[in-house]
Amino acid sequence: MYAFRPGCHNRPIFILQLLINVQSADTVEGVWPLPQDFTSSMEQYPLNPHTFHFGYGKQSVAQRGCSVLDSAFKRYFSLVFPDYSSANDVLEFSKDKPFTAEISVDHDHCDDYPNEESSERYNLSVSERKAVLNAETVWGAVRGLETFSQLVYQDDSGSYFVNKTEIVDFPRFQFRGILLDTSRHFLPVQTILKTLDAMAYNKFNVFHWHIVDDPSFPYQSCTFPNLSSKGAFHPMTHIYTQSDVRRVISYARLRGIRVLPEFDSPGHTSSWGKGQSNLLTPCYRSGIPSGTFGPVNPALPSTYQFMARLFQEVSSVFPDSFIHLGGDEVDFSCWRSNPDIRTFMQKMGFGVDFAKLQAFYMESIVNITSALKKTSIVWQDVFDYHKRRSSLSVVEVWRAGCYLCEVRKVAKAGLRVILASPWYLDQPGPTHDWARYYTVWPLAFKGTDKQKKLVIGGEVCMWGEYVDATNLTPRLWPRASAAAERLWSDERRTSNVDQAFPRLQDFRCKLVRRGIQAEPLYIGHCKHEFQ
Ligand code: CP6
Repeated sequence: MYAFRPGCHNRPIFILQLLINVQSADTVEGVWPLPQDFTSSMEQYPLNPHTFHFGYGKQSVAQRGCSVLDSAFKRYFSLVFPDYSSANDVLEFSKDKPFTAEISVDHDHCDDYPNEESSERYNLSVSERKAVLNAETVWGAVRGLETFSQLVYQDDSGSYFVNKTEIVDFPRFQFRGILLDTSRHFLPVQTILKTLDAMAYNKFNVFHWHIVDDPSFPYQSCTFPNLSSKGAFHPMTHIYTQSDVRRVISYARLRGIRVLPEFDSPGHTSSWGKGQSNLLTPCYRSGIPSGTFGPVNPALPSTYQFMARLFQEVSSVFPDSFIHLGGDEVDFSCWRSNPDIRTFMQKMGFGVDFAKLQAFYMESIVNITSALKKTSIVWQDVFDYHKRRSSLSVVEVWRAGCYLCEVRKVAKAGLRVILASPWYLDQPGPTHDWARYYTVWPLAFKGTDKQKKLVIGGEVCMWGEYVDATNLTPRLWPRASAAAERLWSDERRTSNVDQAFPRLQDFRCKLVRRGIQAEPLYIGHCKHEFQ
């Protein structure tokens, strides 16, 4: 053992520190995000990969053949026993008594997609030779398996242990998202899948795919193939084919993660114009077209026909009932310069109020998607411009400044809110910025309980201007983990940065051990690093 190894650095003070560290990491305190309610003890049970198995409980509605749980059992076996490889399994014989992790669920959602109503609640009880995991849904069971995998630890000789534990756990917010921007830089499918793995380790449940924007249109549409063949950075290598998209959706599903696409318009659409003529507004200078283009042209009926066909396709490709319509940062100067737009505005009675034109456009797009049975999310700009707010459903607050003022306004109007403002991770921040992401109070506004319930969750935004596959992972993790705990755990138990720090350091080491290149928080080392 480390403490008795001869050598000049064998000072007793190290032994003490080591014991303290290991102990704090072995209990439920080592689970990130922190479970809602738990008791644990120092009573420890050995686990042996040769005698351990995951199984379905007798009373479970889902049984063998349930895709979500069968594949989760495989993944979590490797995560529970990171050193185990079946190659050296053949001649191993163990005298250890078996340890069974028995999983039961009340409903069979094995072939469904997770949605905004999916329960992620689970109960986990670890006792001698047995762990019992009960959940209402397979999604809750997946969350519980993640927790179980974080409870297992190794001693210095590599043996596995788990402590006696009781956990009752459920998320504080239903919507816990990460936005990836695949337009400013193309992200390979592998990079997206790896991020989905890390999201599952953090119990995030929504992948907001900001798939297209001004610089490139990498989504390969069946209905409008020119959008990507002309609008992507490269028509073959920098696109997401239908099969790529299906792969991402199915990989996410198995991890209880919803995939929510954003097709942002009428602004942020330069790349759309390359493959679709007459879609963008021609800008004018000194009374003649300048050759440049602005936002989507809201004055032409052909625009709405195009959008109806595009969203019809997108609605069938992405199974989630939510769809993000963008609507942010619309520059009115090009619309203002165009005489046809001004004529249209007169005809519609908008005068020279371009906010009314933007509201008219967004309402038409919202109607197109509600006819397709989708719930639309828009950025806060749309709420700010809109007079008839009842046509909107979910508003995402992104602007800095008094973001809780905006959350309050939206909730007062009776609409659902997603909070993104405090969790912009795309630009490297000051030291210890994880603590800023950790000390966010999404419900600290004046309002009724009913209004607070309208805050359905929050989102970490990783905009792509300065981020591609080379730096995404260390920029995202473990900083996004701070937001993950804020969105999952009880606020009263997780408000102290000093208490969170060693836990987050420990969790970051778990991420590194699992192959996620999460950046360090501060001075220190991980037991298993640089593998
Ligand atoms: N891209 C799009 C962006 C941003 C938005 N929409 C953005 C703007 C300002 C900041 C961060 C992100 N890069 N399409 C706004 C929602 Cl600080």
